[in-house]
Amino acid sequence: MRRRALLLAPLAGVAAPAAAHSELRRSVPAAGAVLERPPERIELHFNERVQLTALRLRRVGGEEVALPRRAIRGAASETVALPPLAPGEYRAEWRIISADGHPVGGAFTFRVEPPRSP
Ligand SMILES: [Cu+2]
Repeated sequence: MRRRALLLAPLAGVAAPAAAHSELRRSVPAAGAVLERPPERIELHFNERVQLTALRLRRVGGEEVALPRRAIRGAASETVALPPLAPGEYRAEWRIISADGHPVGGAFTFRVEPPRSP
């Protein structure tokens, strides 16, 4: 009985309510956005101060987009400049250390339309 309690103890810390984690409030481009021009940056807006530990951008069915290096800091918003993006569907994956110390991650996609002929 005692041994079992000891084994379960570490799990109790992991099972914190999801509401305690920091969350992404919005992004630019927004999730699911269809853009007529390639975005010049990605903005992530969280509900509180977090540490953005990773941001990866990949063209769906294609290559990863090289993003500028950033210092990891505590902030509620982060902006990352983008190189020129070719038309296509993109998936941005982010990871943070939540304000409560837990790692949290998420992803969203957006699409860059081909240029319209005048
Ligand atoms: Cu948490």
